[in-house]
Amino acid sequence: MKKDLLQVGVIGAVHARNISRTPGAAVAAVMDVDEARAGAVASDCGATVYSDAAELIVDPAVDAVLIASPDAFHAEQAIACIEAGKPVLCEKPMATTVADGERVLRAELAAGYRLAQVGFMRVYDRTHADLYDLLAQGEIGRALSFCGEHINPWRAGATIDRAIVNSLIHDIHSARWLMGAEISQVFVQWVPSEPDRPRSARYAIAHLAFADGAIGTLAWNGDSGYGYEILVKITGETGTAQTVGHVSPVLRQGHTVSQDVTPNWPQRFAQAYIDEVQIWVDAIRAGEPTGPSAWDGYMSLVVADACIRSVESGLPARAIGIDRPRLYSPR
Ligand code: ISE
Repeated sequence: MKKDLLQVGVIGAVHARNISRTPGAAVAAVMDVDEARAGAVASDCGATVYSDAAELIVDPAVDAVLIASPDAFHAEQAIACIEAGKPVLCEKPMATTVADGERVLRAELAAGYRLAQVGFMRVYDRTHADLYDLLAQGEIGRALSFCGEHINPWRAGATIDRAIVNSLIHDIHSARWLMGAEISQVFVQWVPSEPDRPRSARYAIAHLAFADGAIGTLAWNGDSGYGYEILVKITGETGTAQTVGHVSPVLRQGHTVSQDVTPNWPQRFAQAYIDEVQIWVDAIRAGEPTGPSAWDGYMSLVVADACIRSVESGLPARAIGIDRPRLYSPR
């Protein structure tokens, strides 16, 4: 692969570094509204800085695109890539509304084959992938419940809407993926971070009902005070299975037992991001992406939309989406 388009921020810079070290790929094009930031990343990768994403996407020299722009730009840019016939790895969320998510889906359905992958990188995290394998092998029988915890260090100004669409979107995907079932109904409760801003978010819990009868909870913490953790525990008919929160050594000294906690998501998922890009590059060189699809991106938005309707009504809300197109049927 000769060229990739990147829009850089933190995650853009992480992906640029990873692609530049990925056999079979090179970062040749970087775009960001912050030209200085784009220039810094471009000089590290030997890439050219562009000022217009749409111009780059149609450039015949660009083979594939990684979108790491602000969430509001994802849908339009992903559609432009699909319509240009370019494989695209779009950072989550795929869109910020269900309607825009459906537009991306219909663009790919019109193309008639998979071009899009969504950046749900936990699929490539070792402890999550091992948990998936254990469930797929039936080690704990039928899964009865999914309990997820998404613990962020302080995020200034988070609203409950942004917490759902930008952050909890990962946990919604993880729940669908690991449980192997769609989420049919949600009920959201939250604690505001500022009493005079009712839609501000300090802590939230989304209660889940799955279409197969299982249940679950997604807990979101906007200011852990100690670091970043992602935890999953699944209860089955014959046992429970849970991810390993941290792999750092446990230190015992001075009457204390302690373990380092990663400061934030770039550190916690550093290897997952490397593997995500390598597997993506290999897959699209071989034909088509194999990771989380536009359908996964769309269905995560369907559930996020139900969460926001629950926030607005104070009641449980049903997930409302289109039927699964054949292009996304399990193989
Ligand atoms: C961020 O965009 C991510 O993708 C992280 O994985 C997530 O933990 C964080 O809350 C998001 O803001």
